[in-house]
Amino acid sequence: MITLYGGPTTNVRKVTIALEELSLNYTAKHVRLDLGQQRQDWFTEMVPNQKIPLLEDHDRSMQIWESGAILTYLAEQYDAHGKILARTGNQRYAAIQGAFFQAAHIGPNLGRLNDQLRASDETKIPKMIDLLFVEAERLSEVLDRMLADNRSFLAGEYSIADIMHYPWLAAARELQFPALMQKNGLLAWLDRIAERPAVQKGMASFS
Ligand SMILES: N[C@@H](CCC(=O)N[C@@H](CS)C(=O)NCC(=O)O)C(=O)O
Repeated sequence: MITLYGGPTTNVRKVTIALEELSLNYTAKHVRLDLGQQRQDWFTEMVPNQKIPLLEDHDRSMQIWESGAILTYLAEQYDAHGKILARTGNQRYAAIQGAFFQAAHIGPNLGRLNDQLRASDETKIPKMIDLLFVEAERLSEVLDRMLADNRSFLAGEYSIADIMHYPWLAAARELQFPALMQKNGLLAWLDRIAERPAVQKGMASFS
């Protein structure tokens, strides 16, 4: 039995997409960020970083947080056929590379940009917003290059690299992020991923 502690957010939706791709049943427990539940003692005891998602796999006495680590765990435990992560070979490491890239660059930079754009006048730092827009443009060029030569997916085959990126880039497209709107390869990739039934179900989680 799997319990996912989460909410309707980009990082949580990576996990719900993976759970759907692997046809795994789970119980969704909503951690209300607006009420600060992620900072309450019961949650902090499980997640020192005080952020969702957290996945608990009762059958294996496992608790794990950080979305990239959760996807790797699910793939290793439940993906015998390599649907989201090839079991061996170069394709496996290409997918892990793409997943790390998301966690190290796309998540932190777009997250900060989003926070800054929504910040009050007292906490807004215009210079930081300018720098983050420049970095967002650079990162979207990187992704576009990863899709060069008519590649359908970020790591060659569909994988955790696509799952890690999709909720973030779908949100960026909804906000009409300028860095994204002219990148035809990236926009086509977004459409391709959005067609997957597991992605549609995963994106509707916690809503
Ligand atoms: N690197 C983490 C990021 C997790 C994260 O930032 N979660 C957000 C929601 S998407 C959160 O819990 N924010 C609440 C807070 O910062 O207080 C992951 O990929 O799991």
